[in-house]
Amino acid sequence: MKAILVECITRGYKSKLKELEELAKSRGYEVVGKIIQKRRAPDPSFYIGKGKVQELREIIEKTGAETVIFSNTLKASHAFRLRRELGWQINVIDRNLLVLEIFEERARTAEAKLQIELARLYYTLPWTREYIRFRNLYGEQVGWGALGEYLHKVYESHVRKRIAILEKKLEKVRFKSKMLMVKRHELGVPVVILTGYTQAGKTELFNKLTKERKDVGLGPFTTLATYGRRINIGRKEYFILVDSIGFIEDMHPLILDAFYATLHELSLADLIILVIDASESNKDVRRKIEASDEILRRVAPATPLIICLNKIDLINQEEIDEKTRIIREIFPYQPIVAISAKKKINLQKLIKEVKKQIKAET
Ligand SMILES: Nc1nc2c(ncn2[C@@H]2O[C@H](COP(=O)(O)OP(=O)(O)OP(=O)(O)O)[C@@H](O)[C@H]2O)c(=O)[nH]1
Ligand SMILES: [Mg+2]
Repeated sequence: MKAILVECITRGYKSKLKELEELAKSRGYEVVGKIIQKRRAPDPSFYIGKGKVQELREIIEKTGAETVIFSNTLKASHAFRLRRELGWQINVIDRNLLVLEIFEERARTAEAKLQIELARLYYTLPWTREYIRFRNLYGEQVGWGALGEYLHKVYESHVRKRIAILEKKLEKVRFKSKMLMVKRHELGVPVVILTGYTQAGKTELFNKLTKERKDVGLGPFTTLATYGRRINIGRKEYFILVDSIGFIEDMHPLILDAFYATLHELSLADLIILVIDASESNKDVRRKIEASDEILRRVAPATPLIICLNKIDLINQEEIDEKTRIIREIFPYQPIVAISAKKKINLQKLIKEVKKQIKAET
């Protein structure tokens, strides 16, 4: 699967090309070309300018790429016009659809699968609608005329029905997992959940604490299902540690809503451990901490929190202090523990803090 990445940088737009490349590779694409354009505003027809479309066509011809991935969020009409220009066999997608592809590939649980199908239907409904509308408009190949309009209505009502079915199923599945959490509560077993950005090291930490061997480091969204294991912390004391799906920056709201409904689990936990990658730049750490704070305020405003600064084996003491200071600005009262999951540094300290927080709760 050969792909070309395209990014249009308008004023105030932060480049996501590096992350896009990681996402594309993680999905199994071979990146054979990149096109970057700076413009004051997106081109209304193609998002990028006509000359760049020409350049894109040339790279496609030269490399035999069959997919074009935009880092910007495309409108259905952009994708349509681009495909009309580049050839219908060329698949034009954007970052949101790429993220969905990755989710689709990795989803294991019934809940994740349902959520993803739902998100894709929500997201692509306007794309398909536009696609059929435009093809009729231009009378290309299809040329269904009035029938096209009819087919589109049939398709749309089919999709709406499917959405309703999926929503019901999902509700049932969620109810089950909620009951599981409630049961644990009733049994008095504290639930501690790991959260944070994708690739922060949540699963590495989970593995080290539970002696599990779950996949780590396969690129963004290595973990897509939540799972829990028991950890003993005393003769009769234990808690359940839950590993969960990571955050990603700039998620499209439709995908966020559908998918991150799993974040609901966070609100049912007794304690949240927010894992931060300390090896990233101060700027990235700050931005991610701020975004995490926002997400947590929304989904689990009352749940106690421990901040876990991970991967300290990759930085020096001065940098650890600096990053701790940045975290302090945003989380003035929460405990911060600097650890290395990989090198098993300060894991006991973390457990001790968990114990303290759980005790305070019960
Ligand atoms: N050097 C170093 N690397 C680490 C540490 N913890 C995790 N890693 C590496 O960071 C990468 C990502 O770790 P994961 O545990 O998969 O991250 P995650 O947060 O579970 O990511 P998602 O499942 O995608 O949300 C892997 O290559 C890990 O080996 C650490 O303390 N030090
Ligand atoms: Mg993981």
